[in-house]
Amino acid sequence: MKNSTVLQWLATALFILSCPLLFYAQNLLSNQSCESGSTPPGSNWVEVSGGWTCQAGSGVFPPAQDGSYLFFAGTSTPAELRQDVDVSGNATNIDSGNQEYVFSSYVRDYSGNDQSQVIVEYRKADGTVLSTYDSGPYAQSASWQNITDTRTAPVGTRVIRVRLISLRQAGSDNDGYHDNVSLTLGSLLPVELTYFGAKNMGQNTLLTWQTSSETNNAGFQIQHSTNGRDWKNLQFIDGRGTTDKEQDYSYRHLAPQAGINYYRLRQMDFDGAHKFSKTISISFHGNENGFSLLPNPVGNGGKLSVRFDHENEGTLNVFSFTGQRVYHRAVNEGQLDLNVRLPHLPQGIYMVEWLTGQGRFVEKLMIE
Ligand SMILES: [Ca+2]
Ligand SMILES: [Ca+2]
Repeated sequence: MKNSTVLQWLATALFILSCPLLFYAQNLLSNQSCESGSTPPGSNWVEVSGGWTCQAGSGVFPPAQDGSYLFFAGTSTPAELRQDVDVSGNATNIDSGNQEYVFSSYVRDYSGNDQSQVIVEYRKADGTVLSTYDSGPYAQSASWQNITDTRTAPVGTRVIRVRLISLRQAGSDNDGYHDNVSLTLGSLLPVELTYFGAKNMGQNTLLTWQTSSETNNAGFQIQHSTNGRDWKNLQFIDGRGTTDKEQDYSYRHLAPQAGINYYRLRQMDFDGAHKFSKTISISFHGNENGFSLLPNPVGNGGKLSVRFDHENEGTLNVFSFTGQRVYHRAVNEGQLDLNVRLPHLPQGIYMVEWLTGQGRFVEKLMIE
C-alpha cells in the first residue's frame, strides 16, 4: 500500500512537472501566420534579406492559406526571414534522443514562376547546426503546397531555426509566398526497446528485455496469452523513469501452458500513454501431441509432470532408445495432470508414447 501511494504521488508529481511537454499541438513559433496586419512580420521574426511584410490575401495577392495575411518578401531576391525557437526547456527529452518536432508550412507563387524554400536547422547553443531540413527551391506553383518534416531532435539541440526564403524568377515582385508556418512538439518516443526475448527454462519462461533510453517510463505490464488474442496481465515491472542509459529487465513466468505461449509488454508512461511491444512466442512441448512433459530434460530418477490437453483414457509408455519399454502406466479419463516418478535410467534420449482412442502420440524425453 505504502509503495503504491508513493508511486502514485511520484506519478502525479512527474505528471505535473511534465505538463508543459504535453501541449503537443502548441505552435512554438510566434506570428506564424503573419496575421499582425500590413506591417513587417515583427515578433520574433528577423529579416535577413528582402523587405518582408504581411500582406492581405486579396487583390494583387492570392488568398492567404490561413487567416487573412501571408508572408510577402518584397522585390529583392533572394529574400530570407528567420525565427529562432529556444527549445532548451526540453533538453532532458532531447538529450535522451526522445523528442520529435513536427514542422509544417505552406508555400506558393502567384502564377507559377517564383519559388519558395524552407530550411529548418537544429542547432546547439553555440550555433553549430546538428541537423537540417531543406525543402529546396519549391516547385513553381500557383496553389498552396504543404511542406512538412518530422524528425527527432539531435542530442544537444537547444535552438531550432526556421528560415523562410523567397526566390524571384520573374517580374519585379518576389512572389514566393509563405503562410501558416508551424513547429510543434511531436510525440515523445517514450521507450526505446532494443531487445525482447523469451527463453524456455524447462518448466518456466524467462523473459528478458532491454531499453536504450527511457522517458517518463512508469513501467511494463507483462502480458501472456495462449492464443495471441486474449491477454492476461502477469506482473507489472517498474520502469526507470527517464534515462539515456541502457536498462536490463527480466521476469520469470512460472506457469506457462503446454503449447504456444505468447508474451508482450505494455509499456506505460507516467502520463497514462502506453505502447505495446512486439509479440513473442515460445513453445512448451506437447502442442501437437496432446500432451506435454515438464521438465524436459528431466533429472535421472526425477519427477516428471505430464500434462494432457484433453481428458482421455489411455496408456503412457516410456521407451529407451533401443526400443525397450522402461515405464508403463494406465491413465483414467478425467486426469489432466499426471506426476510420474521415473525409475533410475541411464541418461539419454527416451521416447514417451501416449496411446489413446484418438491415436498414438510420441514425444522425445531427455534424461540427464
Ligand atoms: Ca496567414
Ligand atoms: Ca514575380
